[in-house]
Amino acid sequence: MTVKQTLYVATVLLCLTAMTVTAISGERFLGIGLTTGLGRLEGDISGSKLSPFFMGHLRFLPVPYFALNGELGFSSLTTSNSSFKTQIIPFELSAIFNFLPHSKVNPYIFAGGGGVFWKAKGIDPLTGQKGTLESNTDSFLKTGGGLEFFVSRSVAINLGATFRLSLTDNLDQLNQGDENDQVLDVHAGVTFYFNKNRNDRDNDLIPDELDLMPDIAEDHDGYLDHDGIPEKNPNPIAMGSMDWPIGNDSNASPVVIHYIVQKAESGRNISIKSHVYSEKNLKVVAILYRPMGEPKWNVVRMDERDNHLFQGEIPGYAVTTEGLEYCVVAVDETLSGIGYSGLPSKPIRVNISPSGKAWRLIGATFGAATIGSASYLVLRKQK
Ligand SMILES: [Ca+2]
Ligand SMILES: [Ca+2]
Ligand SMILES: [Ca+2]
Repeated sequence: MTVKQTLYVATVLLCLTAMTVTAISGERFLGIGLTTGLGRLEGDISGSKLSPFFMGHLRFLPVPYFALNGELGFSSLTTSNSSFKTQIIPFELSAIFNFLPHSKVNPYIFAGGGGVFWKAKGIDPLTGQKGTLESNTDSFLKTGGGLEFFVSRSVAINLGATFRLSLTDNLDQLNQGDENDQVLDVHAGVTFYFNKNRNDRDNDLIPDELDLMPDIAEDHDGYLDHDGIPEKNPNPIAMGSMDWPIGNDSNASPVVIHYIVQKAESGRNISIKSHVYSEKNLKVVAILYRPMGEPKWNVVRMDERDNHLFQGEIPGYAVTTEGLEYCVVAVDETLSGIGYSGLPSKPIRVNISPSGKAWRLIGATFGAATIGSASYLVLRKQK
C-alpha cells in the first residue's frame, strides 16, 4: 500500500470508531464549525505570500480530552512573482488533544493528515498560454496547536497554528531542492458544540428531577440558578447595581450570586466562587457538598477574597465519576436570614468526567514528537 492509501484507510477506520463511541452525559460530544486564516507555501520557491484559506470542520469527542476532527477547505497559494498560483482543496482528519476541556481556556494540540486536490495555474513557459500547468491529488501530514476559548457551553472560538508537510514536491511547481513542500498557517475558528444531556428536557443544566420547571429553561444569571425557574428579578451585578435587592427592608436575607459549576474532572479540586450581599454582617458563607449517593453533607467555609467575593474549594477526593452535589449558603449574624444557591433538598449537581491525566500525558508526548519534528524541518530550511 502506498502512503496515500494508508492514510485513506486510516481516515475511514477513525471515522467508524468515532461513530461507535458513546458520550458522557453533560459533555460536548459533537462539534461543527469554520476556520479561516493565512497560509504560506514553504516550498523551494522564494517570494511566497500569505494566502487566505477557509475550512469547515466536524468533530467527534468520545471523551472531553480527545477529539477526531474532519476538515475540508480551500485556498489559493500565491507568490510575489505571480507567474502562477496553486489552488488547494485539502481534506483532513486529525486527532485533537484537549488539555483543559472544562476550563474557559483550553490549550490543545493536534496531529493528523489527509489528502489535497491541487491545481497549479499560470502561464505555460512553452506555449505562453494561460491555463492549468499541473493538477494532482497528494497526501500530507499535519500538526499544530492553539487555544480554545469557551464563550458559552456550546460556542468556542480558537486561535492556532498549523504545519503541513506535503508528500509531494510539486505544489510550488519547482521539483527541486531536497525537501517536500510545506504549508504554514495561523488561523482563527469558531465551533458550535452539541452537549449530551440526559434527563434535561429544557437543556438548562438542571436535571429534570431537580428542575421545578422542566420545560422552561433557567436564566443563568447567577441568581437562584439551581431550581430551574427563571426568576424575574435581574442579577444585580449584571445590572451594575450593588445594592439590589437589599434596600430599606431590614429583614432582607443575604443574596448569593453564584454561577453553577456543571462539569468537573475526577480527582481535581473544584473552586467555588460566589458574590454575597448582605445588609447585616455575615456570620458564615459555606459550601455544603457530598458525593452522589452519600447521605451526609460535608461543609467547607468560604473566605472573602475581595469585596463581596467569597471563595472555597471542594476537595478532589470527593470528586468522583459518581457525581457530586453542592450548595452555597450564607448566614447573617442574626441567624435569621439565609441566602443560598442550591439547597440540600434541591442541590446543584455536577457531572464528573473521568480523570484526564492519561490523556494529557499521551497528548503531550504526541505533541512534543510531531511539533518537534515540524520545528526541525522549518528551522533546517531557514539555514
Ligand atoms: Ca432542566
Ligand atoms: Ca437565575
Ligand atoms: Ca432559578
